[in-house]
Amino acid sequence: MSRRVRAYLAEDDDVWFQLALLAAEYSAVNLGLGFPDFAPPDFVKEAFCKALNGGAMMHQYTRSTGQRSLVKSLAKFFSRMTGREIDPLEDVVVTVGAYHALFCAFQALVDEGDEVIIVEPFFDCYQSMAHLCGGKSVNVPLRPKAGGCANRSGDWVLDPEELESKFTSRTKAIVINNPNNPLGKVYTREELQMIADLCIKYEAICISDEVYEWLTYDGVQHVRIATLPGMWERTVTIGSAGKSFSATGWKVGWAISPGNITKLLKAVQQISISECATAAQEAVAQGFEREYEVFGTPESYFLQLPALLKNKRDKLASTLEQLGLKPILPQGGYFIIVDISCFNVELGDSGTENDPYDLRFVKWLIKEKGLSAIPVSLFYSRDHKKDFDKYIRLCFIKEDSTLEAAQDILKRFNP
Ligand code: IK2
Repeated sequence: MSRRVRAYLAEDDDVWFQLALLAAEYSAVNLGLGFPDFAPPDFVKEAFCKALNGGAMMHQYTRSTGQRSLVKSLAKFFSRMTGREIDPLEDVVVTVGAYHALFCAFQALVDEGDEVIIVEPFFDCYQSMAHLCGGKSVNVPLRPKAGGCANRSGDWVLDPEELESKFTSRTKAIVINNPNNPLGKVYTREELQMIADLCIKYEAICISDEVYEWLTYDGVQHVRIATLPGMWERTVTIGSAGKSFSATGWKVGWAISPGNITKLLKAVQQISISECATAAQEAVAQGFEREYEVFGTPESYFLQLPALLKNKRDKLASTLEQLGLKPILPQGGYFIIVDISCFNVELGDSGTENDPYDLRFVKWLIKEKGLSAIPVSLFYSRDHKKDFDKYIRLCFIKEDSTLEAAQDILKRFNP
């Protein structure tokens, strides 16, 4: 076994998998994993069916770093979003979901001994991916700002001095997730400018995971860090068709960066998987063509989905508040995190004293109440887990019936 895989296995407790198994065993109402329990919009489903019936080549290998129709539609769409001419053949690489785009970015850019700054809470694969390349993860937390309100995701901020103290001559990259999973924070232009200034000063690359880019609420605007002056040259922006079109099982993602960086990601893409599924790429290409035409109008799925989700977010938040709980209202994404420290429950045999409290609580919640959630300590480094183990994450991109079933369970609680 390779040294790095051994290190990964020693570090990783496979909690996501364990919790998914437990939820299935107890037939729990699932607000755990982040995926919709409803189908993607008709126009992309129809595009997929059309691709499948579209002739022999739709079933064969395609251009390895991304089907031409898809890289063209992504370049066209994101040129409009960024006000910059994106070259479809040079600047875009298609991957097996955003997860694989992240993998390509880490493998292509991070070398033995390089440092990668990761903002906590983080989507947990960032850290494992940095370690798999021999890199070192350096964590910096978002914290409720002084005088701010811990119950609003926007009030969780980086301390600029603390962030700067993490940059060294060995810093290769910083990873940000905007909107953030699990917190739902959407960075302001000023916050992004502060990060951009440090990237430029310390010549670091920014890996910007923007899979929830369309999902912002209450008029909050999502700003792409690659659009700030001097940042296109040093940013890898990662997106997901799974999140954009509610089709997580299609596993189509992409990375967009200047050609000299994309070239490196393409090499890893080719070494690791060679090419992605042809028909799924074609369907996503048609999805973006359609969204390009209707962008900014009420027909746009990128407007309809956040409107639908805002309602779901508000209903769930209000149920939690009625119970006297303190949800952190997300500005973006499709998760809501809630403080569970006021629950006074006997957790029984739901783990050991060494396990973070939220993990034991979630196991108990699944077994005793039939509701599945995700412990927020999973999104923190080993050293910080115990400091952030009083929140659980609930996913609200679910049918109303699923959310109502979850709310019924919650209402039967007596915190
Ligand atoms: N980046 C982030 C921030 C993600 O949340 C995801 C999807 N994971 O969500 C599962 C969960 O948190 O419950 C990805 C990347 C990966 O996206 P894709 O499915 O396109 O590979």
